[in-house]
Amino acid sequence: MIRAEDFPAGFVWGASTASYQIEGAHDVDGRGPSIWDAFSAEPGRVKNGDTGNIACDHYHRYREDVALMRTANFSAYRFSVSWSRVLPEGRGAANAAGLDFYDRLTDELLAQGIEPWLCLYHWDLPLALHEAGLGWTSREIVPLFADYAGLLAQLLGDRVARWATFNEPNMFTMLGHGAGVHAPGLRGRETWLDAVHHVNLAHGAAVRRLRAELPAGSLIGSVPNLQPAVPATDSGADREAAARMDAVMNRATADPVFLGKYDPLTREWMGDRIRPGDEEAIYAPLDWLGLNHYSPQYASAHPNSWGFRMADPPEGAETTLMGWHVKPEAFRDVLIETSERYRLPVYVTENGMADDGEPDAAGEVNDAGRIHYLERYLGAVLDARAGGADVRGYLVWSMLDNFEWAMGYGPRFGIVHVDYQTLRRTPKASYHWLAALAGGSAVSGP
Ligand code: IFM
Repeated sequence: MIRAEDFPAGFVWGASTASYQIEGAHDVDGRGPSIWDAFSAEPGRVKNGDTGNIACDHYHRYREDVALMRTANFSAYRFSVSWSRVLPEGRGAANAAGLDFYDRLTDELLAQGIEPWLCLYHWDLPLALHEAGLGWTSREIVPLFADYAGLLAQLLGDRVARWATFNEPNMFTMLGHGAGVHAPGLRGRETWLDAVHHVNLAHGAAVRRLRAELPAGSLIGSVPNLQPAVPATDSGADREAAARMDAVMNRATADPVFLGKYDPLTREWMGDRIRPGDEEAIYAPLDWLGLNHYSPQYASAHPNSWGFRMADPPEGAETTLMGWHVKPEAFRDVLIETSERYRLPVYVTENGMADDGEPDAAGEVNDAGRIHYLERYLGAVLDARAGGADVRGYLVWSMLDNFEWAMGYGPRFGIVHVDYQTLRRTPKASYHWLAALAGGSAVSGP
């Protein structure tokens, strides 16, 4: 049984979301398109042809959603800003109506006693930048991202105290610029490495701009997704494959940002992309680290340009709807390692599981599987703390069922069910379970 009193006073409870996954209102109030609007409009890119056009319509229903956060006893909410809603061209003239949305959302959160945690980038690059050749494969994006950060700091710096630059830079560079299965659909090793280095540089430039614009005491961090790379077998070749996977999937975007140095393997792959002074430009001391984690990943040797490929979890392993291995011990280990390696306060900014549960005849969503998952993963947080990890909060992914990128609306990650026809919100059993925990009552499992 997980008990509220096992967590220290001040432990932060909350939820995370992302702009394109929940906002909808894709063509409202002057928002410009993002690469995800274009990608999801291309036949065959997203399951069932789903798009984020309406999503959860959070843009119009944010007050109802914030009220649900309050009754969940959450003290923090991490959201991301849609860059093309506030800068429809990605640069140049700002869109006052788009800025106003984040202004209202921030005020509503504060009015309900919830800290706004703002993430600058959760994957929805303005399409205009991509079309102008100024996406992540271009080094010219670096000052544009810093300007975007500065704009938001000027607008919200008086009320938003906690900022993150990127959500899962490792994932969107790989999925969108290497594997080609996410927007903007680029495939290849060179575009992947280009994107990684430019995202790292953009992080450093944005942190400096935020520091210059924000009041003293503002807390700036970044949000990697760290998944232990595990060899599929005990062979030397698979162990080597896992080391390579770890370098490109975990270290390439985290080490330069949190330590100021690329690891040797990534440095070799980057070659002359790394110009003199780049590592110094990437590194800017941070105040916190947001850790997203779902499962370990498995690697086996393969004669491609990386020397590895993704392998399935071990035979018989418990997996979620996404095929991800449920292994809380891996979460404990990664929390301890992250805390030790990067020496920053760690907040879990995403963790959770997908199911496809619908309301029953009584209108209730009894997601016992999710509660069981959360119970074990929160147990891992406690184990990590006991093992010395400085973990200070847990924000579940996700507040609402939402647009799960290339998988569309199939997998449901929310603690609140969303009926995509009526947009009605139904708090699930896991919502009530987490609310009891966040509110300080002891809760037992399902
Ligand atoms: O939905 C995503 C989120 O956008 C980034 N982290 C993983 C989640 C589940 O796949």
